[in-house]
Amino acid sequence: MKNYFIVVEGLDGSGKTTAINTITKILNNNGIKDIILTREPGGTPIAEKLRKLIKYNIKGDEITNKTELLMLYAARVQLIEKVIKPALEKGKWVIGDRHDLSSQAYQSGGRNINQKLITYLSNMVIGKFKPTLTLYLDLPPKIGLKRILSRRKIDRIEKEQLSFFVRTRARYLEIASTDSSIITIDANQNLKQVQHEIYKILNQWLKIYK
Ligand code: Z5A
Repeated sequence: MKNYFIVVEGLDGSGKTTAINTITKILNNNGIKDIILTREPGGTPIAEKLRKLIKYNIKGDEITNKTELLMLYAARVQLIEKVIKPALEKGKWVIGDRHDLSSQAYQSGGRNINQKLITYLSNMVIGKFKPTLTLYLDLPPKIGLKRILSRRKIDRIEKEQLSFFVRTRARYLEIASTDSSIITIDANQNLKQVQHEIYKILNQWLKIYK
């Protein structure tokens, strides 16, 4: 049996955590039990420390956009080399809560950092390594923010203006429209409908690729 790296992407509150639970169940039902879950930024002791630095301000020393970008890639490389690649080499499947596409969307789209710099950085540090399949949960930013506000405190990035998330979403959609390994799912449906769509897409995909 082949092993794969599946990533779930989307704006905050788009339902990634919920989708990952659904994907895990589908894989289990297909006899795939050896699954590693990752999240970005994070997933190793060093990457989790970087996650805290990325998500919360240090008083008097606000993070610049480029520092944020470099920390995201530092965390990503650490996770790929220490967790994702070794797991795949051992025949495990990996499901990622966010990966490189988040940086293309949030840092290029949201932050307006030059895409050439991000592409260069990505090529230099992670090279050709990419997910086998990405499910992008598409949702209007207002709805995602409403969902998370009803559940928890917001972090530094989530405090951005709505226009930041509008640009981030636009970049997600733009990239998804040019990359056949990214499947867009309408996340602005009730939970059952989203789960049903994930079932349909993943079962079909497994028939072809497993
Ligand atoms: N970031 C970045 O800028 N660049 C990068 O390269 C990377 C990340 C890797 C990570 O935040 C932050 O880092 C993120 C992007 C940035 N920040 N922003 N802004 P995080 O990991 O702490 O959180 P998150 O990934 O943004 O999202 P989340 O809060 O974990 O949300 P979620 O996993 O997408 O959603 P959920 O927990 O499954 O669902 C949220 C709620 O909605 C929950 O109560 C559900 O029951 C409910 N829900 C889910 N689906 C539905 C439907 N269909 N209908 C109604 N309600 C629903």
